[in-house]
Amino acid sequence: EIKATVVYPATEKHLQKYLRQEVHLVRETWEDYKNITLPFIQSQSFSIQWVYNILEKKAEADRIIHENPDPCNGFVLVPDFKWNQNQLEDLYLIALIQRRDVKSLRDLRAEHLPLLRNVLQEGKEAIAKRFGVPGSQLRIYLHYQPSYYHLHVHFTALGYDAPGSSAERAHLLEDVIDNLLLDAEYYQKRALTFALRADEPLLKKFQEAGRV
Ligand code: G7M
Repeated sequence: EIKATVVYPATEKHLQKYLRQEVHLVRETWEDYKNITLPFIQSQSFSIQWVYNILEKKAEADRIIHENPDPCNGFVLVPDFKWNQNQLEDLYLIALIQRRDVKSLRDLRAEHLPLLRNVLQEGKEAIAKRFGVPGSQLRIYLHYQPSYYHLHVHFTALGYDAPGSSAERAHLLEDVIDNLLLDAEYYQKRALTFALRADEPLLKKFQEAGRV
């Protein structure tokens, strides 16, 4: 009846993340991304070593549900840390792309369509085969902003209200694909909205620039 998450060792960042905080919506234009967000991402040492460890089979190799090894259009599908795999109600997997030059939704262009289609199609097939959950019962989406700047796609049970599936953070993969078909540089043109907690340094950067 009770599900608990234990974080050990917990850094100051973890403590802040789980404390209730004021949040603010930011509407980031492409100019904001180039002038504020990108330099901020580049100045931080967000560790994505855990992603590389999975891709290189140094971690979680026995948990891989599906792999497409193509260096350009391939990916690895693993259960997310948040899912213990004991029940399907809160099914949660993530697809980590093989290529290392796509940080987030903002980097996506029409050239990434074959990769995104592979993730969508093969991810759905692998989950149906292994867990018996059809594609029509999956929420397949990307986060913007993500916590880790190596492109990954979330697959969650449609009936599960997963953290981060709200309108200000989740972008459905099928919509992303359609948007890129409409305009190859859709994500280098439109403004994107996201929420930031009051203590997040990126919010401070937007405030300093007079954008919040
Ligand atoms: O889109 P965003 O960056 O917010 O999501 C990252 C996702 O990666 C979260 O759902 C985490 O639970 C998941 N995650 C984080 N780490 C460090 C790991 C890990 O080492 N292994 C797995 N399988 N998932 C992780």
